[in-house]
Amino acid sequence: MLKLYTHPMSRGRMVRWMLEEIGESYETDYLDYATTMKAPAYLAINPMGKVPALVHDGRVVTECPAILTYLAETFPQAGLRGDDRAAFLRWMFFGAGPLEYAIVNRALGVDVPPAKAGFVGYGSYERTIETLHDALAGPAFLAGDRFSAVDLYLGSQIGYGLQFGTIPARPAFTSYWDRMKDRPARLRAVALDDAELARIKTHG
Ligand SMILES: N[C@@H](CCC(=O)N[C@@H](CS)C(=O)NCC(=O)O)C(=O)O
Repeated sequence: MLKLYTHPMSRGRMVRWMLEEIGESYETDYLDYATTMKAPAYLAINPMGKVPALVHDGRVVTECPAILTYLAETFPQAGLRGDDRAAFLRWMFFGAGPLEYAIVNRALGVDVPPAKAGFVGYGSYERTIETLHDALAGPAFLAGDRFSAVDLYLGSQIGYGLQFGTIPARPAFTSYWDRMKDRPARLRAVALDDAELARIKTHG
C-alpha cells in the first residue's frame, strides 16, 4: 500500500513522476497548504508540515531524494536504482544539498560572501553549476547509460531551474532535460497534477 501526500504545486510532482515510473498502484491525498498540511493528522506524518510525504505499508518517508531512492530500491524491477551506485548516491546527495541550496539562494537573491565560501556547503552558485555541468558531460545519464531516479531528481531541478531562470540555459542542461521531459510516466504525472490544479482553481 503506497500513499502520496502532496500538493499539485509542489516538489510532490517529482514523487508522482517516480510513482508513475514504478507502475505500482498508489493513492493520493492532496493537502491544502494553509489547513490540512498544518493539521495534527498530517503533522503526525511529517512534523515539518511540508509535502511530499510517502507512506508505504505504514512506514513514512519524507524528503524528495529519500523518497525517490526508497522507491528505486524497494521496486528494483523498475530499473531506476542506477547502474553506477556510487554515482547514484553522489549525485542524489549533491542534488539534495549543494544544488538545491545554490538554486534556492539564487532565487532569494542571497549571495555567499566569497570569504565565507569555505563554510557554506555549496561554496558558490557558480562552482555548483560548473560542477553539475561537467557531470553531465560524461555518460548519457548521471548513474550510467540509462535513466534512473537520480536523473528524475536532478533533471526536475534543472527543468524547474530553466523554467524560472535559476539555471542557465546552457546546451548541457537543456539537452539533458530534453532527454527525459517527455517520458510517458512524466507526462502522465503532469496531467494528473495539472487536473488537480485546475480543480482547485475552479472549486477552491
Ligand atoms: N526538503 C523537502 C522540501 C519540502 C518542501 O519545502 N515542500 C514545500 C512545497 S515544494 C512545502 O510543503 N511547503 C509548505 C510549507 O512549508 O508550509 C523535500 O525535499 O521534500
